[in-house]
Formats: sequence, C-alpha cells, structure tokens
Amino acid sequence: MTTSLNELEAQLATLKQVATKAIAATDTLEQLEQLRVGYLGKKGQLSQILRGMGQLAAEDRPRIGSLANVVKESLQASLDGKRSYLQEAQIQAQLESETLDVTMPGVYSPIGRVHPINSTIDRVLDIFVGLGYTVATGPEMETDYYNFEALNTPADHPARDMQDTFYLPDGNLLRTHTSSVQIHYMEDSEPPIRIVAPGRCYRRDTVDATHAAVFYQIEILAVDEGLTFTDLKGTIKVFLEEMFGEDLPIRFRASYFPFTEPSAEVDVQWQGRWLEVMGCGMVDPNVLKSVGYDPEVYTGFAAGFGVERFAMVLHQIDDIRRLYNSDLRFLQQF
Ligand code: 2U9
Repeated sequence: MTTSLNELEAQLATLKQVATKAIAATDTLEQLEQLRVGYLGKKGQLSQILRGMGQLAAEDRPRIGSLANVVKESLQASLDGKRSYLQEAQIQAQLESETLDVTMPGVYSPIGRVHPINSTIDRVLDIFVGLGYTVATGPEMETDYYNFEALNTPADHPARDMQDTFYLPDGNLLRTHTSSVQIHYMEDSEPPIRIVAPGRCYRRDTVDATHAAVFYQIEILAVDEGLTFTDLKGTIKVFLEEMFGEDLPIRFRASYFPFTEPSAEVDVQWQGRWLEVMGCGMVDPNVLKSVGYDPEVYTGFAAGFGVERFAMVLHQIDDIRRLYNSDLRFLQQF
C-alpha cells in the first residue's frame, strides 16, 4: 500500500494539530515526557510518518522532510514552553507549601502538667528516698490476709467497718491501704527495712468534699533493732517540715490502729488551726510475728496518709472531687 505525498502532508498536519492540543492539555511533567516520546521519540508518530517517505518519489521527499522538521520544531517548541511553564508552576507550588506565613497563629500544642496528686507523691518520695527509704509498690487487688489478717485485723475486728472496700467474686478485695505492700516486702526481705509505699487504695465511703472511693495513699515502714517512738517522731518531724516548712508546730495525739501499738494521729498547725494530716505508730508485735520477725529482737514504726489530703492542704483545694473531674480550668493552675 503506497503512501502519497498528500497523505503524508495530511498525517503531518494532523500530528501537529493533535500533538499541539495534547501538549497544551497536559498538566504534569511526567505526562509531557510521555507525549514527547510518543510524538518525537525514535519510535514516535513522527518517525512512523517519516518511514512512509521511502515510498515517495525522490523529488517529493525534501518537501516532506522540511515539513517534518517544521512540525518537529513546532512540537519541540510547544514541549519546551509547556515544560518550563510546568516547572515554574511546580516551584511556585513548592514555595507556597514551604512559605511560612508568620502571621498564621502557631500550632497550639497544649503543654501537659504534672497532676497535683502525682507532684505531691513525687515530692513525698523524694523526701523519704533522701532519708534512705526504698520505694515499694504492690497489687491493688489483695487477699483478705494481706489487707487485714496479716495486719492484726482478724475477720470480726471492728476496724474493718471503717475500712469497708469492694469485694471481688473470687474472695479477693481492693486494698484499703498500702500496708499490704509492706507485708509482702517483709516476707521477701530481712531487717533492716526502710520502705515507702505509694499507691491507689479503695474505700466504700460516701464521696463528699473530703472523701473519695478511690484515693492515693503513702505509707512508710521502718524495722530494725532498737527503733523507738522517738525515731518515729523525728522522722515525721523532718518529713512534715520538708513538706510544709521549717518550725512547723506538730502535735502527736494518742490514737488506735490495729497494726500499731502505741498509735497516734499527727496534727500540724496550719493557717492558725490544728489540722490532722496523718496517722502513725510502733508496729504491733503481732504484725512482726505474722511475717516471721522476732519482736524481741526487732521493733518497727510506720505511718500513713492520704495524698489528696496533702495536696488539698498544700494547694488550698476545697473539694477532693476537683482532683478527679478533669476540669482543665482547675488543672491548668498547677
Ligand atoms: C505495717 C505495719 C503498720 C501504717 C499506718 C496509719 C497509721 C494511718 C491512715 C492515714 C490516712 C489511712 O489513708 S488513710 O485514711 N493510715 O493513719 N497507717 S500507721 O501502719 C502499718 C503499715 C504496715 C506492716
């Protein structure tokens, strides 16, 4: 099938028209490159048309040759023009995407704060670690033995009423104090003992401005030969003065706990009035026996307090529930 001069001229004209249109319509450099290869490449449409030249009369070839060059240059010019346009647009887009509009408000990433309960716990632990105490922790779910029995609080002991808690189907309970941690610790180690045990505790209390069903407690325990109530008073004095300030009037008021004998409540003079802040006492010999320590050789002292209470005193917080209802207006003060 021979190709005539007119046909080749028509094919070149069509190619120029179609290719020019396609180049104008493309909007990516990749597509543009594909068009260049498709039209002007070795195996491109222009090459294919030029292969038809072989069938032309010799005197007609120069005419097609020059026509083909005109088309090639025209398409090359369109390609170059489109490429620099697309490259410019790409740079602009990049500049726009990278330009930092300093008038734009910054990306506000709220800075978190240490919750007042955790900052109070950290402060207390720093003091006791400074006094040579080791931080001990333990499970919040305990057996009746570790929460009560081992702490000289047998099943029918009236003190259990003040420490009512949440009981689980398997007979376990949610601990009412971290004293269970000390029992575990003493079972696994020999005196001398100096531990501070922070942790979450549970009480089936009516929640009000000063009572929460879930709260944090910290207890300390020291067991050694020859520890006396004086050592207890000295330790508590140092601790409370670290927390509330020097020459803080402190008062020890006789009290009762099943796991200490003698026992005392500790009050501090705060804003002109006595404020009960913690309880303490000499570890009851029965408790030492329950972990296999000979009370004739070893004595111990212990103390315990509610962390929320300290946080409320330190930060003049009027209602314990503010510490739990996640109100940012309140928490952002710390
Ligand atoms: C062992 C032996 C003795 C820990 C103690 C208190 C006094 C005390 C209360 C403070 C506020 C509980 O959170 S509260 O309601 N606790 O007053 N706790 S002595 O005595 C122990 C602990 C462990 C082995």
